[in-house]
Amino acid sequence: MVSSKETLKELVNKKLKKYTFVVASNREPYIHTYSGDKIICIKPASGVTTALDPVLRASKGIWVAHGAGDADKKVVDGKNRIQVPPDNPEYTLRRIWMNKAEEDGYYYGFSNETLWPLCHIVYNKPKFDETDWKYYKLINERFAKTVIDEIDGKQAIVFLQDYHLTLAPKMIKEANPNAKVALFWHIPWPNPEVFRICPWKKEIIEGMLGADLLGFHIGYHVDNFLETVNQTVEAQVDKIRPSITMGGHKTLIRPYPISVDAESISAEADSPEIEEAIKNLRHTFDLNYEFIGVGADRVDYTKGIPERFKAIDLFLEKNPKYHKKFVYIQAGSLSRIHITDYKDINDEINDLVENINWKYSSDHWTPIILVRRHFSSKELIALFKLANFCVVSSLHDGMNLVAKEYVSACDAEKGALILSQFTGASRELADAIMVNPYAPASFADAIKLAIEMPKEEKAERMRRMKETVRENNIYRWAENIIQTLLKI
Ligand code: GDG
Repeated sequence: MVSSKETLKELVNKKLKKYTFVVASNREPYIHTYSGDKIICIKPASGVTTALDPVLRASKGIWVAHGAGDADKKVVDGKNRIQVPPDNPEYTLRRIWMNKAEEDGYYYGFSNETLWPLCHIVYNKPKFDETDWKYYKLINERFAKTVIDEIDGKQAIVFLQDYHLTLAPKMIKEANPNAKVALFWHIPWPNPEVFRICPWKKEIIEGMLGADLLGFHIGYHVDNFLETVNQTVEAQVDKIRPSITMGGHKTLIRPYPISVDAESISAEADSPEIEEAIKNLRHTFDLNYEFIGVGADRVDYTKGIPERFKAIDLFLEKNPKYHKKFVYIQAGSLSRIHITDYKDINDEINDLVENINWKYSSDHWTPIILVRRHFSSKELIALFKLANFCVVSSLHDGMNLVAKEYVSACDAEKGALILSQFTGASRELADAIMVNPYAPASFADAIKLAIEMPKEEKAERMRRMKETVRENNIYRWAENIIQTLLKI
């Protein structure tokens, strides 16, 4: 049976009723912000929210997160709580606050200038800064204390998200030995040679091993983690039924490939509104060419954006017959722009696009359209539906949801996916046109293949990938994690 929002809710209703279900993540599922002098509530699109929102609604749970919206403080009660969704309250969002120095050290510093480059092997040196580490510990403590306060001694399941919260599992478990604690790691876990340079590796591993369950996207990250632990702390590592026992406490280590709500994306892609959005996009960006390629990424140095532009350059150089017949549109929403490496990658992308467009443009045709803004999810689906191929060329990526969103939204008769072999998604989407983003010549050939592949083969590959994503959807991800936790 294919998992769905309904089967997930059923599982929660049947099995989770006696537990207080608490989620903690850096990012909140609902943000309050000013629009003029009115306060509005935004629901940022994210796979994790799609999966966990129904769990929290059905279990009347609590979500603890950093209140980052400029109007967040205005709407909470005396305990920093607000009932969400605001128009139909079903669960509690508990916000925690940080001042600028704390956010700088914990979020921009240790999370995104230390752990992010440390875990993504893309040759950006991580920064190891004592002050960042101090703030990271402080904010982990704040998260843990808030979770402990919400549990209030009750039977609880605590589901922590990502690399921002490595120290919290141990703190929560020590205060509440009966709580079942899981942490899901959304990014890659690198090999031990890479991780061993971290001066605080022991504290991080010990913090994580406070959890009862650690989830990674793929088996490869699980293996890397087991080996890292083996080399870092005194613990019993079982590689057959992956688990680690340290100081008498056992942590299961498992792969859970995250995914998307494939059915709702493909239903939306077939709706009349999307036809309308396609018309608008064609008009706005002059997308009236025979072959259209698309990419949608946060502007991040792990996503291989310059590499794909270099491949497009080479493709155009080798295949002049596609000049004025081909256009590539890149949606690139800016992120973490306070960090120098992110400013640098943004400048590099600008320069590259300008040079390539200058080299080839003629009459009214420019081969690359770079749109540096956030698209609405409807626009994004429309872009996927109208494109002949999508490029995901990450240098290293935990999973990559864009690949799965594209597969769900595209027209099976028309679409092709060019996918980096260094994404977690490449394990499941074996029918994609695989590329090594570091190899421009074969990458350029992959673009040609995406355009020229016989229609039947293209459709067959896409249908198989659509089936894979439909079956292994975001609800299955959540169900599998909950099922394992219940067995502990
Ligand atoms: C981390 C891991 C893992 C992008 N631009 C727009 C937009 N997006 C959306 C995409 C997609 C999401 O952002 C990006 O998700 P990814 O998975 O591709 O990448 P990260 O943000 O790096 O996420 C990654 C993920 O966590 C989940 O575990 O897969 O490996 O790095 O959903 O569609 N959405 C809209 N407008 C945009 O302009 N609406």
